[in-house]
Amino acid sequence: MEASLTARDRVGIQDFVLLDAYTSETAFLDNLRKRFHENLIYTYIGTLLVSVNPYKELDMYTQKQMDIYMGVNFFELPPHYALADNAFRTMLSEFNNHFILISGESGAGKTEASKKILQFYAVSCPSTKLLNNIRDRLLLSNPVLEAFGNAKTLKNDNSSRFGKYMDIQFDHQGGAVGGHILSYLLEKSRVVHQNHGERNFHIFYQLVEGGEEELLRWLGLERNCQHYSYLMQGNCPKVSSINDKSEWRTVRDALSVIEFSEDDIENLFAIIASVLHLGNIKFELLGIPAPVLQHGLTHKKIEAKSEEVHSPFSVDHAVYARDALAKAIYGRTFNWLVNKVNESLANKDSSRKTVIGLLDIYGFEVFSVNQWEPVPYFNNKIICDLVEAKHKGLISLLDEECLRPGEATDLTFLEKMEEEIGNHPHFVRHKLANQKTRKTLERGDFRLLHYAGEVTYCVVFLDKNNDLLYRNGKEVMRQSSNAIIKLCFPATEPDTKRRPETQVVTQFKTSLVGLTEILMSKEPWYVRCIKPNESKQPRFDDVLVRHQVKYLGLMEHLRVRRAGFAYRRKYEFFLQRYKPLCPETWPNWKGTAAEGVLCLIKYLGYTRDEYKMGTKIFIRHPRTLFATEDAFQLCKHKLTRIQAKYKGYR
Ligand code: AOV
Ligand code: MG
Repeated sequence: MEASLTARDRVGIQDFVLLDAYTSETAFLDNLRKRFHENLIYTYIGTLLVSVNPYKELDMYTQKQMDIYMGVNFFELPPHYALADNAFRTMLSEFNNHFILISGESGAGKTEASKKILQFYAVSCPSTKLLNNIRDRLLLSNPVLEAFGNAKTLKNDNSSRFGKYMDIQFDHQGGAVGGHILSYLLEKSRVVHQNHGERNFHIFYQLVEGGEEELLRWLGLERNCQHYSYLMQGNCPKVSSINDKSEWRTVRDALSVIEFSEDDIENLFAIIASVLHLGNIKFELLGIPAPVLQHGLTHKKIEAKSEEVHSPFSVDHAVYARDALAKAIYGRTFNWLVNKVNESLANKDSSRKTVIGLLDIYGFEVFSVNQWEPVPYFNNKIICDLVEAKHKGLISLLDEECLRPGEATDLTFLEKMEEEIGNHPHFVRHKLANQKTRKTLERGDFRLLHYAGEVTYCVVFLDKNNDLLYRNGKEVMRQSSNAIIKLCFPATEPDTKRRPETQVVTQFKTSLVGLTEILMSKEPWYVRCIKPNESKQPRFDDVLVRHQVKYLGLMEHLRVRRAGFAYRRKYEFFLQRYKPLCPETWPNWKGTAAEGVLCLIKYLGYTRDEYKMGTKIFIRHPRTLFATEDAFQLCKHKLTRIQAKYKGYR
């Protein structure tokens, strides 16, 4: 007894629901810290998984560990693969769709967590030779998309610069048979600009550092990042934690496994190299005659009545047009890449599949420990309206400004906001900042008072938002002989004279609405990731962790779990599944499903405080459900044997 107490004291408890002082934030933090120091980085709150980034390699992601987790009940083993396994088993038994939402701030370990989950499925679900093929592609899609969509930022050496939602499709037996990826809002502005200490997307450095001599020669590249303006904006081409050379090999090999043809690969790297040349203004590799491109990049075309007038750009405009083109080329090539990966992951057979979706978004960048003050209740609609309302919402104002290329600047956008929404109680403009809050705002900043605290935004929006391609730039692209560029800039694209590109912010919102719909139709599982310190070290910073516990809402979640009946099942489902356990409900129950369930659980001996009947049946503790499920598995086993025997006699 004493020994086990000591162990518990040392390693903490693996489910916060069992924490005695469950309302105490300090106790919560103590438990998290204890476990962190024992390398136990995962802790439950009921079925929600809290994960703290260890910032060091742990030896728990082995095949042996995965085997131990397969098919074991949720609470019998330390957390980590259990959530993934539980979603998987529920999917198989209930034949429904699930998704795992992974959230947390930048560098908290979301992408790593999503990779571990994918790995778990790939390794542990039943497989055949054919499925092994899909499995390899699923796994290798990661290094490819990360090369093109991740970059070194100040917060994270491998920061996701796009949102990623991935469906893994399973057949009846639980074999992974396919996948599909949706990407959201790639940060294209990074192609042409990086803040100090940050890098462009990994792939550029991988190519320059790792590309074969012959390839570089063909692309006209020098093996020297310093040579390329687009790679040096952040003045940080080398990162100690990143080996661009070996990553190049990984990506190159992965592309072959994911069925990229040699032509595809050549075209792809010709584009990547061209973007680099574009940054230094050299035009030869896009397969477009140099004079055409040169003219296209330095002149704008104005159509007056039936006449076309070409007038030269100012130097500023020419740079702007060049950067816009580089961003568009990269962004569209990225979409092509995602589509290409999807083609290779697609499952051709049309029988019904169930899916587990993995959502790995990118984390918050704005994060200041001192800004937090508890808000007892906050109706978020007011902020949503401020941002989204038609005509006067922040997004429509921004869209409007983007329609005035050449005239609108970030400052005119700020002025417009001040004019239209300057009096909104949750909007703080820089002029008034000192009266409303203690902190000063820079010229060019504005601040929104969100639920989680104040967030200061700097208006570089317009540039981020405005991917306006001068029309002739796009036309020039259509003359390319590069097969990918041809696909990315189709001749049939709707005329964008009136409305330039659909603006990024609006696009993001629309695609998020689509995402919400995808998620609403699935059963949710949650992983909340916590970053232990700001210096990427295996160290637990109390203040920083406490702040995240607060804004991730973990204490509230725990309180709800403590009070709650966490396991709910539809009556029909519950009855259909477990009716063989009770002679009165088997094989057919004549009354309503709810009555049947009541009869069944009485027979099984559920006590009053173990369940509640509402719109569904609510079960307080997982062990009750597991006991029932175990009984059912035994019974099912017997039933199939009896049926087999019966068939044999006939
Ligand atoms: P993020 O996805 O949450 O940030 P990552 O998953 O990229 O964060 O994690 C950042 C870094 O932390 C990784 O590159 C690893 O070095 C380390 N790390 C995270 N999880 C683990 C783990 N389980 N074991 C060992 N090291 C880990 V962002 O994409 O920036 O929002 O936008
Ligand atoms: Mg990430």
